[in-house]
Amino acid sequence: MVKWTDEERKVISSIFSNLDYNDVGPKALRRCLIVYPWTQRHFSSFGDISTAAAIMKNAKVAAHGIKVLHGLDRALKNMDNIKDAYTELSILHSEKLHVDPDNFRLLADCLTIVIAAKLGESFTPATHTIWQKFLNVVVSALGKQYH
Ligand code: HEG
Repeated sequence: MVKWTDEERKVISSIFSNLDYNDVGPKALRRCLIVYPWTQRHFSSFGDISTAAAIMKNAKVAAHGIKVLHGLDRALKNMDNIKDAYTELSILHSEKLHVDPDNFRLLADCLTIVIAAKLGESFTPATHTIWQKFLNVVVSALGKQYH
């Protein structure tokens, strides 16, 4: 089981309490779809995502970005058992959606970039280290039911 220090818990809670889901979620998913275009294959039902400009103004992409970001709430609420908290989502992404688990890391990195851009200098290397640990645990949990 992953151990968290009080400082790590404090930093992660503070990032979430200041997180504007409606802004950060869409930005992170758009960036993922643009920078790593192979991830677009899962979103063919979302309408026009054929260009970066189309992705930027696609309402379904924006809505899904918010949904995905809220998908991290379950990690925040289950810090001491993140692995089990993602069993269902891991099965969904593996067996139904067939998302390559490498892509979880790519989206996680996009999320970090968006958060870093928003937090600016307060996203110090120390904060980044803790945030990265948190996302690594989530990414690993999401990949757990792949076999
Ligand atoms: Mg996934 C659905 C969370 C990465 C493609 N994703 C969902 C849902 C959540 C979620 C909460 C809704 C599940 C439901 O309706 O029950 N996704 C989530 C997280 C992460 C992630 C937390 C990683 C940090 N997803 C991810 C990646 C892809 C992807 C990298 C594809 C490249 N997700 C995907 C698709 C759906 C979901 C195609 C279904 C969308 C739909 O049809 O509405």
